[in-house]
Amino acid sequence: MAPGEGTKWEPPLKAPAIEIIDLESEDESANKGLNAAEDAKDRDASTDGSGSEDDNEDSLWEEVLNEDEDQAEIHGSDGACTLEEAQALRKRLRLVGEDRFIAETVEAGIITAKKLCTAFGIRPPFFLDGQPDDAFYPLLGLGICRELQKRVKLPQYNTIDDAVSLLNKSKNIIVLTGAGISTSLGIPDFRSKGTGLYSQLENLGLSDPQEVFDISLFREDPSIFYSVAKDILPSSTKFSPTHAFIRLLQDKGKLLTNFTQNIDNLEGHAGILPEKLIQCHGSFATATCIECKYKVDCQKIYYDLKAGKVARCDQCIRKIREVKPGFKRKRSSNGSTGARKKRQSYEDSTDDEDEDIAVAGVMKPDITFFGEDLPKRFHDRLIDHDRDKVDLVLVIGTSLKVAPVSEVVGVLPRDVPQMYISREPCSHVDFDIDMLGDCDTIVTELCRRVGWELQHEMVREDKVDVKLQDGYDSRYSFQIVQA
Ligand code: CNA
Repeated sequence: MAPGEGTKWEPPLKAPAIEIIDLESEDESANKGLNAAEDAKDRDASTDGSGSEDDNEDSLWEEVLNEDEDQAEIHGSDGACTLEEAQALRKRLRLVGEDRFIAETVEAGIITAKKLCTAFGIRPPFFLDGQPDDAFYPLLGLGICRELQKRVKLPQYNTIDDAVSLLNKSKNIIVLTGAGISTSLGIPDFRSKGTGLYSQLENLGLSDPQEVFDISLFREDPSIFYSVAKDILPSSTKFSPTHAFIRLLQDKGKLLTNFTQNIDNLEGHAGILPEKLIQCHGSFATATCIECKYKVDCQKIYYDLKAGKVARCDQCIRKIREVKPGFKRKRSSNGSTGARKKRQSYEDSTDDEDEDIAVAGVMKPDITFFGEDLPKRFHDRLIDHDRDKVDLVLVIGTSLKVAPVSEVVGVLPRDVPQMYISREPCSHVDFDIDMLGDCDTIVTELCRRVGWELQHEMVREDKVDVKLQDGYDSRYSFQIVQA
């Protein structure tokens, strides 16, 4: 479902991001420590992956960099750059390059490295409290590196009128969607605070909610996944107004591809054509036995899924019954260590009467877990088909935190306009136009302004207030005005 580590991302996709960085320093001693990102890259290339102390240090920095940070909070905190300062500093970096930027700022004593980190959205980590300023250099180096890798916002697209005109004139739109387009149907997303699955799992005491979708843990104890799957599995074929909007783009001949991270399979119900749909993380449409690879329609295991009960493979059960009575029960074929409470109780709940079922393979819905590869079609379609055709990118209802899908926006030609529709801003990507609020409301309002009729039972004639957010030229909030 949510790959990251272990997923294969073909080299051509990575290349553009790496090529644009020139961390070579003419004066090595002056920039000591600031080229940490390049050092890290060199080490990556030369190590065998066995994990040296240096690697650990790098991953510590990367962890600081990858923390979910509320940008508004960072810029409002003591000793940090204000949002305006941060924007000006980032602009200057791009204009003059890394070396001159460092010379003009930290080396000229204009600003500390610690404060400069905040311009790149990095909150100084607690373990550097009280350390001399040069202790912040490696972190600043990585922040600068990350900034230089980013696609730069196109200055000519800023207003809602620009968004409307782009929708009007574009003919090959990539729509990249996430869990946010299904929340209006009662299907929780992952990361929304309070309502998302991760909040719910934290409340259940699971230390890392991503474990639910970890393939090795699934093999050890599928009951953890099954206890959660029922919440994501749609109980009807209803789709949202945002799904209907994507269908409308298709009907108007404007949809190049809908890359969806969703596994609820609702795009199909909305009528998105299979050839225009890439389900990046698979879907609940089918399930496969993890032992014998027997594949079934997920309807077959629907009731188990909905009941939170681990579904077993019919083919395995049939085979086990055929070889009886010589068959011996396998107590624990999954290499379980018994370290987890939940796993223990799952195994112990195996009843002797159900021994056939207990040892039959587990059915895994064909969704991509952390640690599994994405479907080959994802890469092929993006690189070999879409990259040269796309004329607009529309990202809707995703936090863009799951790689490699999160990297899609970075590998497309940088002069192709990109727009973002979601409740929360996405601070690690510079979209040309950000439209924040409920996605059903936003797409409905956009259709109204373009002059398209969006037909859907949930679409209402609400008046929508669209406001430019303070401090931004192209970030808008959309809110229904109460009658
Ligand atoms: P996420 O990280 O939970 O992000 C969802 C984003 O959508 C957040 O930024 C929310 O603020 C935003 N959002 C939520 N509701 C709305 C709304 N009504 N209008 C506008 N924005 C909204 O989920 P991602 O999709 O980014 O992460 C990818 C994961 C989530 C994939 O692996 C999926 O398989 C997985 N997932 C899918 C489903 C589904 O299929 N419906 C449900 C839950 C999780």
